[in-house]
Amino acid sequence: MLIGKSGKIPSSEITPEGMYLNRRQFIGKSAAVVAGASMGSGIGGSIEPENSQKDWSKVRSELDEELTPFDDVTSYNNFYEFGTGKSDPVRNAHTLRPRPWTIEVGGLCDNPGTYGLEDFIKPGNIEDRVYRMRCVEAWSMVIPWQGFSLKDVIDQAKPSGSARFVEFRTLHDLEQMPGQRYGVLRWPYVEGLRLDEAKHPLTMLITGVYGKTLPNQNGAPIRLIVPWKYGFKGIKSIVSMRFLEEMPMNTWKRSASHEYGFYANVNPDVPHPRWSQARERRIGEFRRRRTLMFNGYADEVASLYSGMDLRTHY
Ligand SMILES: Nc1nc2c(c(=O)[nH]1)N[C@H]1C(S)=C(S)[C@@H](COP(=O)(O)O)O[C@H]1N2
Ligand SMILES: [Mo]
Repeated sequence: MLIGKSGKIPSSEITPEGMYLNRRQFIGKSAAVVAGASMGSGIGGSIEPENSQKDWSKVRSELDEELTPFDDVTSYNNFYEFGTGKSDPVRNAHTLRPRPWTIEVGGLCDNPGTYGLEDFIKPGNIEDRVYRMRCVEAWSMVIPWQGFSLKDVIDQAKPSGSARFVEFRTLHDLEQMPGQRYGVLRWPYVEGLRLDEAKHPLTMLITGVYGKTLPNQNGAPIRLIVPWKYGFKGIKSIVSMRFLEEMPMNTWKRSASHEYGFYANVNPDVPHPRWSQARERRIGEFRRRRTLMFNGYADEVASLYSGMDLRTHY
């Protein structure tokens, strides 16, 4: 088993030397990959991204869209573990303790392991990505995230030939996440991706926003972002990742499968049963704008779904 340094690791599971080297190779390799794909990092030499010197007021996305202000990104949230209202997470998420933190990687793979956050948040390992996000409730934001491609972790884990899906789980802890005392959703929160979606270079594990350590209400210390899918696929405060042969049951599909599917691709042509998905309200704007197919990422991701009926696989 591959062990990170943080967290409560039983002494019987102290990392064997060879495994430790393996983990260092993972970090070295992903750093190289990320440097090649970087859109310009403001991280400098600091381990945590909060020391970024970037002037965010000058940054616009590659689509020339205004960034959603930091205060909106961090105070208008969905995080049902802290309440169902948009302003509940910022008020209540102080009970979450995001450090130390471990993430288990397992299931159908040759190289399972437990990672500490410090295995991921290293100089050169974190890059900036400005992504549009759109909630299934028809509001949207443009957010400068910091993180790294999920593919780096998947390649290190070496999924077996039979693995076709990845399942993610959020922390399940009634002390740290008081909303889990209520049966509004089945806990822990679960999400999943097809393996090819998970390995797509746009799919990111996120550890920071606006050059700052990810706030608790945004899913500290590590969360998923899949920019061409509805926001609910972006599972927060992840503690485990498992490779599976069968499609996992994700939380929102379990709660209302006629309203929320597994794929959850942003699609203006497929309405939610109770409202249209053709338009969206960009937080901070008054007039609604048209929603773009795959949230504007069609050139990059449409080929993943060629031959699939996206009305059936919503
Ligand atoms: N664990 C967990 N992850 C979650 C949610 C949640 O309730 N619990 N809400 C999802 C939904 S519906 C959205 S729109 C996004 C919101 O992310 P943000 O608050 O950072 O904008 O988080 C997603 N991830
Ligand atoms: Mo959402």
